[in-house]
Amino acid sequence: MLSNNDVAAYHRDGFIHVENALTPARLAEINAWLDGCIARAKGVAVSNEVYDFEDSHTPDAPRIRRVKDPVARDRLFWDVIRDPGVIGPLQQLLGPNIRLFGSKLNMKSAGYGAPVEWHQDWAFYPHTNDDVLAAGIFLDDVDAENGPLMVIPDTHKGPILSHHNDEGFFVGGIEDAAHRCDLDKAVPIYGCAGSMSVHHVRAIHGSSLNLSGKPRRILFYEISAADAWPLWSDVTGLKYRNFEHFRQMMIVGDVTIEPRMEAVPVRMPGPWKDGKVDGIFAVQTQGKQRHFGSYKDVAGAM
Ligand SMILES: O=C(O)CCC(=O)C(=O)O
Repeated sequence: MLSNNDVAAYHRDGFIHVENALTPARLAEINAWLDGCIARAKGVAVSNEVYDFEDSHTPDAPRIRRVKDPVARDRLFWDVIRDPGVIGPLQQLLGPNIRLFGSKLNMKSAGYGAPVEWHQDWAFYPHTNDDVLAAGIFLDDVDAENGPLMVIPDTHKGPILSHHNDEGFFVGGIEDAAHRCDLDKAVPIYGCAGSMSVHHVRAIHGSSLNLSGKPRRILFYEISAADAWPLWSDVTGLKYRNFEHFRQMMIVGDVTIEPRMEAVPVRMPGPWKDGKVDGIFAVQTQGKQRHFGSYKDVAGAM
């Protein structure tokens, strides 16, 4: 469980790191599932509802940058988020009633794993209040080398910056982040496999290209207090199909039909260029932010 200091740090800084969220046995189960998922990518030509492939992907030598929505693929991922070591600390931050918004497994593979440019998750999925966060379960040890998640402290209390380009299209990243954010203050979150990062939905964060020889796979759950209702999201296809489905997404506690409305700043995530919604990696390439470079640049320079 979290100490009072941990809870205070989350509210003060907008992020924390939690040791030993998962048992080694649970970690092994996830890794075994992931091995099968990677094997099934062989022969798949282009990104689909399961895989988001790197630009350098080929069907013979698959390069996966994200496994989409693992919760929809296997019951295991419901069990993981409901593990006491995972959901217990999250209830200390969000209260007893928690709903799942989305899940994703970012692979950041050794040698080429894609960067994620500076952004706020809130820009993708604003809610009626901001008791919303992303919990990232580390499947590998994470250190300075393999592209740790980096968060700029205290930004969860600040404005929602534009994630749109000059033409008014949503590009999923903060254009000109180097001028608009205090990037020197960014704090990398390191930890062992089985530990967990937690960042507030409004906190500015990003991570670099992984040129190291070690993978950095993180299983993210995007979750909210039950009384935070989504206002809009294209990126997950506004995934609640109907009220029953919305109810089924409760991880723990009770659903409510009384959203808590708070005076939170909101900018809607759209329009998308050509109406095309391919997730964060693809949409960020439509922006001009290249803070972390790209594999193509590096490979081209080699
Ligand atoms: O995988 C990472 O380092 C960043 C994840 C993230 O911010 C996202 O997928 O929205």
